[in-house]
Amino acid sequence: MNNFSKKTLASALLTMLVGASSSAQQVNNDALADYDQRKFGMFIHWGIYSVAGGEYQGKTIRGISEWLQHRLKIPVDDYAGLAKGFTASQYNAEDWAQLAKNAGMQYMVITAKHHDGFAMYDTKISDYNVVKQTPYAKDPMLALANAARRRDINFGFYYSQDQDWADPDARGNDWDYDADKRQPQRYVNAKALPQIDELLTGYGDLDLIWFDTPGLLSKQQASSLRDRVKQLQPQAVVNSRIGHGLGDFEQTGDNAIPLQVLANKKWEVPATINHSWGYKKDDNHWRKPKDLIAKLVDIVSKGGNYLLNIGPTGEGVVPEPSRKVLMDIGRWMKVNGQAIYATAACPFYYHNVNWRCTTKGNKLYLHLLRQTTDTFQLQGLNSQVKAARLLGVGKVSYQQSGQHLEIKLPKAGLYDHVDVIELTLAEQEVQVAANEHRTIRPDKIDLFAWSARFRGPEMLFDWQSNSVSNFVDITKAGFARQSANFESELWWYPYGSISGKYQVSITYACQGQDTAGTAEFHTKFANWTVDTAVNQSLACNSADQMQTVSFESPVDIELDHEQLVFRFKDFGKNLTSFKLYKVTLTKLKR
Ligand code: JFZ
Repeated sequence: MNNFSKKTLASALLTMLVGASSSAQQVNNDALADYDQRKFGMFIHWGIYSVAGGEYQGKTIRGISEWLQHRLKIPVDDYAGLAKGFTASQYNAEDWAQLAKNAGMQYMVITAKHHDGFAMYDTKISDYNVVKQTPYAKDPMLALANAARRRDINFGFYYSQDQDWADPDARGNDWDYDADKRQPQRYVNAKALPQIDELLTGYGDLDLIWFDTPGLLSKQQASSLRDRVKQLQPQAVVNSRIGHGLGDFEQTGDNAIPLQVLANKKWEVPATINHSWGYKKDDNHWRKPKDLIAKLVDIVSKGGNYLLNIGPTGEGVVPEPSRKVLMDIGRWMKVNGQAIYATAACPFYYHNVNWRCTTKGNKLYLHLLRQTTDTFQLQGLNSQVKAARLLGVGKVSYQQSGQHLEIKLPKAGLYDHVDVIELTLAEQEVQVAANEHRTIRPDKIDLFAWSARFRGPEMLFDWQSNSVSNFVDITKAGFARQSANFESELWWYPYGSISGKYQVSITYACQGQDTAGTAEFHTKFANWTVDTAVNQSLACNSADQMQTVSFESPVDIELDHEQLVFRFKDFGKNLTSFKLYKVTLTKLKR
């Protein structure tokens, strides 16, 4: 994928500890608090790449569709031809905003200009825009901004400030232009700053500006963009992908959820429902509503926001599968949104993946992700419970003795969705026993398959077995699937908190006499280079009986390791029946 240096949460948090960024004083705390309370937003990737849908002159690209021009090194003059197919004939701003509303989304971010440099609004700075080049010939943005605001949905623009493949002075296009001759300052002055001004002055009050992929721009250049936002629209918050630690809030990588509660700084997970951001014809790996609801709950319970993407077509049609998923999430939000919006992170340590929690004043919400019995047990609660109810259902009975709480649920068995218990507490704020308080246990860390980011669209999580399966060998002849541009890997994000020497063990099931193959566990730096790797051959004993096997060699995890990765290095015959439940890291005494 992109080889820009990734400014991620961990390094940003480290910067914060070392010294506050110069712009910290300019953070509008009310605006940031408002952004925080909204929790769930709609991301929209829409551009002339949506017309191609990942296909160009008979070629289908791998990976995300908005990168089409870059992948195929299409000259700007040819790529501009896609604009002729951008009819937006079905585009209906009210419908998109209503879809966001129905899904329970409370903010919206749309691509005003993506890396291709094509402006999706009426810009006076360059003719390379939706009004001048497309048969639609109108500016779609004001109608959307207004439709969103009418529904109390915050509105903001995505603007690719650093990459602009249509500008010789910006980063990214080395097939049309000579990279040695580029002068970023000229691009900033002539295009980026004036376009940011247009966006900040022509579309009413904006709630945020979402910059993306810093790289070439200096701290001073990035600051000039940020200053413009703060001068013209002081209430608009800015994301961390502006670079140089200048954001008001942080971004994780797509679908990358921290292992634990991070409450030092506000953060957001941008994510897709399938794999691509821009519309892509052959990307049909639609995630299930329950998976997305569980991700939303997981993120919010740890202090984050979730920005979930749709990729409309060049006609302006939102793909039906994503529409359906959003409607499903919306039905859940109608009942359970009160346990999401304006809540604070969970004060408990998570022992497993069966539940998450959020709090709001004297309410404690227990989100049951995976509940197989008709009682729910909670340890370490020091607050007195006054009432308990299952949202959407009604009162449930409970027993509290000391720090132990037992709740009787109206049904047993695996739920289709996430069910939420609301506890009303006697105290104004939840009290939790010290040993249950929200940190990763430094001595023993469970990396559950459920909470990993999957790098490999074929991989499947199954709630029944609580494990992930369908590891595939994409290097094998005949498996050159267009969509499978990643290895089958599970990635976890410790975000800087767990350095030390650990024994690695994994809990899995696998059928047959043969081995599953050689599994590998490795650590990566922010720039995605592998640091330390250990591997272990894994035997297959049973299809359903989980077994735990320890790796022979320990692994050293350092503070600047940002990703922990599980994958297969060599594929055995029985990899197809392999199910991973978790990887456990046990700290070794020095
Ligand atoms: C960027 C874009 O390149 C992409 O096209 C899309 O717009 C997405 C929302 O943002 O892609 C990124 C940028 C950063 C990371 C991952 C994907 N990251 O830090 O892991």
